[in-house]
Amino acid sequence: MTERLELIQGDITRIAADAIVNAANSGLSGGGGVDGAIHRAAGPELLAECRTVGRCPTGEARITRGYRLPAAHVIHAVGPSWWGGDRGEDELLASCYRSTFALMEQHGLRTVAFPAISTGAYGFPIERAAPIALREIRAALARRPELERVTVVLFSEQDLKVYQRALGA
Ligand code: AR6
Repeated sequence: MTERLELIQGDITRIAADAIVNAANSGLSGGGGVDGAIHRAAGPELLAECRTVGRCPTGEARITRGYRLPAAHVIHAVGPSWWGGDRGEDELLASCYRSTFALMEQHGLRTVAFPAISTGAYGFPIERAAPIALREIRAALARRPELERVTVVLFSEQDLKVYQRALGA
């Protein structure tokens, strides 16, 4: 299973995969962080398609095409804002990963790249988010032999180290 999971440092907009995951907001209206980078790289057609999709509740995900991205699709997952940890944040974050894998199964997708959902503007501590993300990714890899590769793309070296430690733990 370990060979099918990779942790890298980089820019997710450069990844060629069946899908990259966007850390989106409920309005699917674009924004800053990785969302802004994905929309800039994909071009305006991505926002136009998002407008036809409508809203996406926290903890769920929606799929669009990737347009000018090297990735064929974008899966827009809406992570929770951090309110201190007692408002269901862990479960909502886990649900983003599960919803993404459910969409991949429905659409027959085999490779995906995730950013560290919720750990930027939404303030979820990455030390707490990393084990949740890795647990859900490992569960999906164990259940679904058709998944060829799951890449987690960390923007900073520091974030990569947090994930590497969590993977080893
Ligand atoms: N590639 C990979 N990771 C990135 C990139 C990139 N190009 N750019 C940033 N990150 P954030 P959130 C990392 O804030 O916390 C938006 O405005 C970043 O360092 O993008 O889920 C949306 O519209 C961090 O580790 O997403 C929402 O309103 C991680 O991506 C809100 O922000 C997530 O940070 C979502 O906040």
